[in-house]
Amino acid sequence: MSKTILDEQAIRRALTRIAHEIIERNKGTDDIVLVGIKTRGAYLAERLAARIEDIEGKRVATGEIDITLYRDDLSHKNASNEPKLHGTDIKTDIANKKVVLVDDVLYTGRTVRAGLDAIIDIARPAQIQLAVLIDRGHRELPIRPDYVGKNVPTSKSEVVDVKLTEVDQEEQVRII
Ligand code: 3GP
Ligand code: 5GP
Ligand code: MG
Repeated sequence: MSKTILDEQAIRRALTRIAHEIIERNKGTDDIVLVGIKTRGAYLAERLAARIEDIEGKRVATGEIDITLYRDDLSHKNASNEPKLHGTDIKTDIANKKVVLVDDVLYTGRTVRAGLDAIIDIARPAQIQLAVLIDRGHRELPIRPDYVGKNVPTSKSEVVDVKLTEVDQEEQVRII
């Protein structure tokens, strides 16, 4: 069973609103760097950069980090289930910048925590903010988003299916 929660138009409007909110909260675009969490968060960061450029006429820097859920071999006694950093690609100097982390779905918060670690390992930004397309609840860490496309209350057994044209050749968010 599945239900569409955002269609193409709703995704576009949510990203446009978040772009405006980022500009408003930061009183412009100076010193902003958008860092997307791969895979879909990185595409969302690029879209937000394009939206911000449309609005302000200025390009903000973007980067990406690769964090995936680390699953040890199941037979291993010390199997870890924590997200693991695979790499970062941030070409801009983020020291003293305002970094906006961008992801598609926020759930337990453990991926974002790993992302915060990765960023702080590189340099000391002035501030780190968080933007997500969907907040599905069930946080296990004290992490909250600054910008949210849509809050979607879910049960733990549900899955939020995010399809973006850059990856999936279709554009919608469904709850399954
Ligand atoms: P993303 O990299 O674009 O975010 O984690 C790999 C992919 O699996 C993610 O794509 C995400 O869309 C999807 N996914 C669906 N449910 C989950 C989940 O509960 N945890 C994680 N880590 N990924 C999920
Ligand atoms: P967290 O670490 O907050 O539990 O999960 C965040 C990451 O896991 C996001 O990058 C997201 O890709 C993925 N994720 C967690 N739950 C879901 C979900 O229901 N749907 C999708 N698409 N991704 C999810
Ligand atoms: Mg993601």
